[in-house]
Amino acid sequence: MGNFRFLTAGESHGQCLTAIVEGLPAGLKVDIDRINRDLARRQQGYGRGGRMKIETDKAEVLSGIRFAETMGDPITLRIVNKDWQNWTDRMSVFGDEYGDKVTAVRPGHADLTGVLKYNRADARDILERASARETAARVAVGALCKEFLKACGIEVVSQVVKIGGIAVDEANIDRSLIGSGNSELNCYDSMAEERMKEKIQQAIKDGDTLGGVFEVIVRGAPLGLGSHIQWDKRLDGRLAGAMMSIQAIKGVEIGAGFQCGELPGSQIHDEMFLDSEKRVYRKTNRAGGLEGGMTNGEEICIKACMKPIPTLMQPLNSVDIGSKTEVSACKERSDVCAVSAASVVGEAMTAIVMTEAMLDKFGCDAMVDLLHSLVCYRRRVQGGL
Ligand code: EPS
Repeated sequence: MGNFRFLTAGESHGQCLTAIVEGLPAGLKVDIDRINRDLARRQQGYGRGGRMKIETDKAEVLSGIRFAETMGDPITLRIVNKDWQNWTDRMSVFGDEYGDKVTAVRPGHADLTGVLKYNRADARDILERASARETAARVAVGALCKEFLKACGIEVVSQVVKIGGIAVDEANIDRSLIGSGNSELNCYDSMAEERMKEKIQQAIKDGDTLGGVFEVIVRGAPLGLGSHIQWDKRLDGRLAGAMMSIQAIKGVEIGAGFQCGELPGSQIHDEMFLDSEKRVYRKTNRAGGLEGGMTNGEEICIKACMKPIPTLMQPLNSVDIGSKTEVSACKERSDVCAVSAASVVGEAMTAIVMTEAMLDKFGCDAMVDLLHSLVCYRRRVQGGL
């Protein structure tokens, strides 16, 4: 087991979401405003549903931090669901059963497999936890990890690159600005963003939903995180797994990704050169910052594809698990497009895996010791051949 671990708990319309985070060294300064800023960014986005008007997600810290500094203890984070007030009867912990059961399961959702596997008669027992509401807890954990990474000189940012088939033009994007803006869709090509919004508007009219693709970028990671020596130590595998664990993600690419299967080696691998101080540099980064399962010192670039949300206002054909008849799938208040929210969750999951990898390599009880080893290591590997 690595040095870092976390768990989340909580249902979408339950009292709150909770996370327990263990393994961050003592002496890390934490700014709660930065955690709450990421929670607010996750709530943003054109095409979000009515729930986001109810919630103003804020993290409370219940343990592990004293005078804005970690002590090395497990950190408990809590985000209250304001909407719980409207669900106390239907989500009662010990009260009598109340309200209609959800039985018209949605294609593409956890509903059907969940009720069969867990032997439940009400798909609410499944959808409450399967809901992407849980990602608020992950974003809070990720934001804590970002505080750790920032202290180590590492930054994690993201951008939306495609929604419903409308793609950004890479030529219009200044990559150094990614992470600095505050666009509604977290998109850095304003022309493409306008067309994405029109596409979302059309989906709202059609009672449909849209997916898309986002990119997460890690800047400043030292080379040599992860390892080639064992399958589960390869950092590309861990990053891809973490990204795939986000609700609705169906594909992940690192660097040139699937294009690697189309072009010859001469057009894929990043050639190496030496500067005047015998330091290695590359002119391209098609490997996406990872070679041999290890960071190579370049920016880490991961893309993830999100499927359209399965709750459609023009529902698809499905089955009713109660009456055992063919029906239209159930409708619940939901989002039409949540790709920009998913990009913030992608940052969080990436920050979590990068933190794990940093602690695997430099793991220490106190930040001061960790930063000392990091400085020595960076000096050795970046000093030139
Ligand atoms: C979400 C909260 C949910 C949904 C969405 C994400 O709130 P509610 O179900 O009350 O509208 O808006 O969840 C889903 C899309 C899903 O499939 O469950 C959130 O906080 O991000």
